[in-house]
Amino acid sequence: MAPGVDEEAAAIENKELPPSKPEAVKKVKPPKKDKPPQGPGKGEKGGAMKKETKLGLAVSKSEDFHEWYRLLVLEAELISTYSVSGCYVLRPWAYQLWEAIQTWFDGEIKKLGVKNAYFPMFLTKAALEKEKDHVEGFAAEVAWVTKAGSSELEEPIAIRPTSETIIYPLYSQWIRSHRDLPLKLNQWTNCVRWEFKDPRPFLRTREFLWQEGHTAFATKPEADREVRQILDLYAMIYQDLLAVPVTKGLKTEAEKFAGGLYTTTVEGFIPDTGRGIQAGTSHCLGQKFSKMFDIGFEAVDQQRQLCWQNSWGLSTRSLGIMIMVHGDDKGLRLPPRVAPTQIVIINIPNAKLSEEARTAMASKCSELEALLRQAGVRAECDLRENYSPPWKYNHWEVKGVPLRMEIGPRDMENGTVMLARRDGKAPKEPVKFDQLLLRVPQLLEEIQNSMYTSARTEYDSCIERATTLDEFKAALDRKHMVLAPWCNGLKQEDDLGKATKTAEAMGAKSLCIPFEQPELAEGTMCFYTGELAQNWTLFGRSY
Ligand code: 87F
Repeated sequence: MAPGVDEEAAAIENKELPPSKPEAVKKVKPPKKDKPPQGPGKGEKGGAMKKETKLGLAVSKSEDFHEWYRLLVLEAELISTYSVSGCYVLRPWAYQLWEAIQTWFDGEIKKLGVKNAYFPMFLTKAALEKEKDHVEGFAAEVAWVTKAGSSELEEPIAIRPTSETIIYPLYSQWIRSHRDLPLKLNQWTNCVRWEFKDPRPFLRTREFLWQEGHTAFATKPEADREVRQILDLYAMIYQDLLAVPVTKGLKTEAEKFAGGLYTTTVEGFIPDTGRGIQAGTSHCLGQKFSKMFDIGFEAVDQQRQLCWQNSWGLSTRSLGIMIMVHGDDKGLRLPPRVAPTQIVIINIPNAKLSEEARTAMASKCSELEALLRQAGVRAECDLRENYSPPWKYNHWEVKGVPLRMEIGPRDMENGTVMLARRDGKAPKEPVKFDQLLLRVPQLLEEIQNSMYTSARTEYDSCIERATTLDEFKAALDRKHMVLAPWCNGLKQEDDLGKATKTAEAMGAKSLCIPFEQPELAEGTMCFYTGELAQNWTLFGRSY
């Protein structure tokens, strides 16, 4: 039997094989508007079908990772493709995940005194170019509006790729005295960067959603402190909500945001591709922007001083990382803390069941749904009669719902349900109706923890230490990250990239200088230059 099918339930309750397509049990076609998800194995329009398998995804994660990912995001109903290349529709299943991140992070930054605001998405050419250093490397990605209707605009208007140059002229007006500080604003917006590399849902899209925080302080220590507070929150989004391990660290000079003083980052890793991925950045901008935009204040001693500024951002890329890390051959796997539906309740009527017993079973499902919801569990019944139970199991497994509750005729008699974990880490478990409010939250917590623990174990097993270039290259070939003693040379990092580039694979870059450093014995040499090493740096091929 194909993976993703509950063999037992199929055999016992239904005495039938799982259908490969939504099955019209009652021969009722679902209404057009409410079209059932496509049969597994088909992508959206134009999607090539690799091969016909009955359930789960048509391609396995290890066989063809990119095709697996492409199919997964469509079949889990996370995204739809769109007519503008590089843009995707975030369907409710994806948007609710973003909202979970949003709700949590928004609450946390408000505790730090950050307020939300909204700045326009358009900026003039003059505004964009005000801070040359910062735009230089990015100019090619800026999208411009040049026309309104059929008439050319007098001056083209840029669409925000980030909002430093939109926000800071206003900070210059708003901040006058030390009493106006700190100023801490955040905005939740879309953002446009016209990339030409292969687009990939969530990871590289021309429009994406993010939050960007922009703060101004009177002193550097205050700014430094906030940089780390925000970075900690980013790490918590990944580790505590998305169950995705990251490394916190400092970007090297080569990799930091050129417009700022220093950049801190959380770095994720996709084991299947062996690539590191920048997962969120918290920058200390120093006084570079305040100089440029004249953001100053009158200090207590009445002297005019420049502000110390930070900016920080985290985007919907976070969802792509989570999907890639946790997804499997059956589809998506969602960590319970962010899953829009944490438990799906499925009735298993069989053909012999009386109408009365059928109704009682469905009512029981609704009753348990209400009970769980009252207790704060995101429960949802799937009582649709035009799909068979195995089809439903597969559907919710593809969508990654962490727990499934099954209720069949025998369960109704016994006053029990069966609980099945999406992660397959334990056999199905019978639970009494009156134990559900205890057991379901426990199981959700267990799943959350177990997802993080396995992902962390894998992440850690993908970090190797190297003290020579040969060891370094060998580790990269094994699709691993490399922790190596490094001289911190700017140009040397560029050289290293070239030295590790092969016909098949891109060169390695530094991911970060981890804040948690192994001991560096005095006199340790840089693995690449043989100069004195400054610290252990984490390297890898990366997105
Ligand atoms: C693309 C086009 C123009 C990144 C860009 O990381 C400008 C830029 O400044 C650009 N891509 N960046 C760096 C963004 C820095 C910073 N902004 C606030 C963040 C977090 C949020």
